[in-house]
Amino acid sequence: MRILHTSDWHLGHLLLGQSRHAEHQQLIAWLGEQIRQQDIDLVLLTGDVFDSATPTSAARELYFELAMTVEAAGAQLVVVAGNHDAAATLQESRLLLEKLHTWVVPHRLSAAEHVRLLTNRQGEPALWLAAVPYLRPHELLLSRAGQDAEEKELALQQAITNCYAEIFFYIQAQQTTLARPVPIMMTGHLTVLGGSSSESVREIYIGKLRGFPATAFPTVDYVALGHLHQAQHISAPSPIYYSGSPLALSFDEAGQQKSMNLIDSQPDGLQIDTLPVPCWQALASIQTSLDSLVADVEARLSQLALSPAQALWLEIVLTDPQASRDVVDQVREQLASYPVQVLRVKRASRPVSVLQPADTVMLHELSVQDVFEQCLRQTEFDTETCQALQQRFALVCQQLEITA
Ligand SMILES: [Mn+2]
Repeated sequence: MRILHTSDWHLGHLLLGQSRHAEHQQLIAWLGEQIRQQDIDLVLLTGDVFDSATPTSAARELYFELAMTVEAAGAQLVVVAGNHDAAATLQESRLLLEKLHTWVVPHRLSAAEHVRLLTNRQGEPALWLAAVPYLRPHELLLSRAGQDAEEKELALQQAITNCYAEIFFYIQAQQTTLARPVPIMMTGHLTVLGGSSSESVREIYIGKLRGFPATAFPTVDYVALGHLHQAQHISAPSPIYYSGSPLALSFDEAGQQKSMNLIDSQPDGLQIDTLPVPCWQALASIQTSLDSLVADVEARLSQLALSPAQALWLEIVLTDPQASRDVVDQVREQLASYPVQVLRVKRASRPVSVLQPADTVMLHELSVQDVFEQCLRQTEFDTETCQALQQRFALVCQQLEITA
């Protein structure tokens, strides 16, 4: 049985106002071809299917196109919710997509409901799949008065551990009913300690719980994760993999070769390979000065050798100490005759100008604390004042019992 592990598609994503729709369409078509060419039985999308909790009609259309393409190519699709996905949005079409052999897990369920025994083409049991989505703190914990931040974090970590353990024990009990044991795969959408992040990944844990310990997962054959956008393997008793996102979602991901994981499930274990994903829209972040701008952009263009129809999306990071107010116009003018589109110009330390509204984040996706932090970042207060304000704000939140 062959499984393709991918995550963080972020359908509906805008990069500084630029639509990714055409890239997602190409990605879906490419996936259909891969399923046929590589004889893939199952496509596993481990969270952040959509970029927003309220996806546009165009983004939903892509989601349905994905389900139809996978079905037409002869594979099964499994989708679990990520922190960007609203449970209700995935829930509403869950039964309808089941008709296309798509299994959608929109939120936390009972242990048995997270588990399916998948069979190979001969109809024999081939893989236990535990499809676990992003576990929202409110699904796991009852907020208790008097708990400090650290106690809350520990309680959350313990609750996630228990949730995985419960599912694992359920599988183990079922495993004994089979003639011979089959490999176990679990999914998740969370930050595991030791992983590396990028600009477009939103922190999902509160306070000091920066990540879930890799050793807290039950010992299984493969843990398929989403959330971090860079493909990576985390060493632990269980093989833990982030497939990474198939598209670069921020300029700091521009240099990454995007990929998916191709897993062969054999009776004696799993074999893991990497499937590189083509790049349909080149991005580059170039740190330069106004004097060397043109030369640096020319150099990058010659390295990339784009087709004549393609324009490179650029972020220019200027090192000039004193950039004037019309610096964006200057950059644009200098690059007018090149096949590039300048999406952002910023100063090496902090942004000087933004051509488009910054990364679109909806207010309802942020916590009260996030909003306060972002407001604070836009002020020019010194560190001491910031700290004092943060402390008072935390106190107000505590008194009003607002949790992140
Ligand atoms: Mn994501």
